[in-house]
Amino acid sequence: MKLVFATGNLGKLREAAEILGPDFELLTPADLGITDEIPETGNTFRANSLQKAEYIRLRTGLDCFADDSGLEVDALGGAPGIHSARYAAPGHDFDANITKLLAELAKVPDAPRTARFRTVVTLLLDDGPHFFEGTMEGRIAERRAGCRGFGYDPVFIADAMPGMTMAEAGEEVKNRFSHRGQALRAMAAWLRENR
Ligand code: ITT
Repeated sequence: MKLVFATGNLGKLREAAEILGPDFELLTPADLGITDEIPETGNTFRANSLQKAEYIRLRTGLDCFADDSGLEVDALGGAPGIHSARYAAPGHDFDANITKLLAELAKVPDAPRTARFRTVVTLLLDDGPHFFEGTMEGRIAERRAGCRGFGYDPVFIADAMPGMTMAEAGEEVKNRFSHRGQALRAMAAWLRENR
């Protein structure tokens, strides 16, 4: 099945391709000549996820899905949350985001470092949107470790994989229990049943 994945994030694309497997052919907006930054002006993962999917569906008429995700850190009141991609500055500077995150946590040394990744995937077909969610519980490491994955993976230790960051574990392991793995496997199961 052919689907457009409304993302410009190559880390997400790599993970989605592996999670969904060969039954799904994924196209990106760039493959279709759409290179503009897709607007995300909502206040929730769900609103932004829907907005990204609608943006691409409107321009292509094709079946598509979007992933809006982020990291919620308890000691920071749920930040960076929906602002995860641009936490330190506009643009997607993953390293600057981690530097800011560790600096913010250093200000509250006695607070627990518990956190979670959350995603809302919106599948947009001719009958409207369908939503799939996933979360991965864990905590923020004291320092970076590993070079695989993307975003906050070098400082995220999942409860399901203690003793290493997601950037050390790598995407194949991460995909088995990650927020994105849960949501995209639910989407694939729904499509197999309903299409
Ligand atoms: P698109 O909107 O183009 O899909 P994006 O990176 O801007 O890409 P989001 O607005 O959903 O996507 O922001 C999600 C950010 O949260 C992402 O840039 C990372 O910083 C972080 N993030 C989400 N999932 C992650 C994961 O699995 N591992 C590490 N960081 C993640």
